[in-house]
Amino acid sequence: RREHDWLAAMPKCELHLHIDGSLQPARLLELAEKNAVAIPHASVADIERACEFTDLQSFLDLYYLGASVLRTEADFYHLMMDYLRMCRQQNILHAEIMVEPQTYAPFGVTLDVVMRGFVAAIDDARREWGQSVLLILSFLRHLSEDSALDLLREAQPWREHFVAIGLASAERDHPPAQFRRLYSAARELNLRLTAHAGEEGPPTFISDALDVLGVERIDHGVRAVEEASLLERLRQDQVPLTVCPLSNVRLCVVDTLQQHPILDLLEQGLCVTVNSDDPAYFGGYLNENYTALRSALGMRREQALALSRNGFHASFLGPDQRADLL
Ligand code: ES4
Ligand code: ZN
Repeated sequence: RREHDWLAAMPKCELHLHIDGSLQPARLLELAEKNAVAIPHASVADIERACEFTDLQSFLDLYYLGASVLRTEADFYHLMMDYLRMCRQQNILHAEIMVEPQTYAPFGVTLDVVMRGFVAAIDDARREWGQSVLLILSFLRHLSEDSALDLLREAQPWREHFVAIGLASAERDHPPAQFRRLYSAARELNLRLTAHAGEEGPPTFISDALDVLGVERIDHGVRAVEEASLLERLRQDQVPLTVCPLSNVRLCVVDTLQQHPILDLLEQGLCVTVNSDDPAYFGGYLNENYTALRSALGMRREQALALSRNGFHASFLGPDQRADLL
């Protein structure tokens, strides 16, 4: 109990959060009704039952269905504001949030509608309680590189609101090398670079994200444990991994949290961080991820502090912004 209170009060940093993954089931149903979007779920209990995932794709099917109920600027404002209120509640001083505009395009929702809603919520949270937020423009790898390049171009009027680009969605059949031109174009625009790799994909996807895309940080990266030479490289170069423990359990990347390698990686000297990924679908926000590590793996206070410190260190904040926070 004391331990729990202490973890809840610890200043935290979230580096791996898909904003659509923070859409609560009750909100999802409410918006489906308001926007007259037909969905095959009638109640919160129905949606919770649908949260028994067997792999990444089984989750993505529900995740994209959920995101399809978001249509208006106000919908995007409230989605962002609900999550930012949770940041205040959980002492998440800084959040780097992935925005995935390609998700809404099939429903005629424009980038301007999405960004006007998100930016208004972020402005309010910054003004009301000093919330620190950076946005990551995240591309869907099951779509083409040309579609990603079109969006990168379309996003130019919103350039100042993004610190980085990311790459998410179905990893297995969509290796990093398919997005080389996208990452080189983003680098030209002085955007920072991250990508999902080594969640369901093999360790070579992690090295390719580093070598072919030139990413500075790896989202997930847990399958690096299968390749000793890669682990050594990640340790040597202190490449941050944005690890998502509850996500990995729910998507069967690991069998149980007891078998999760995050604390071993920390003890080996890798720059690992704790993150929530899609908290509305995976059973918890950042506090729940930290407390689960304590109960399942016996995480000690100094380990929790090191994980949190790694988060701030691995963020895309500039040195001055970081100093202002801490
Ligand atoms: C995701 Cl857990 C995960 N992996 C890859 N892409 C994603 N998008 C939302 N959650
Ligand atoms: Zn993710």
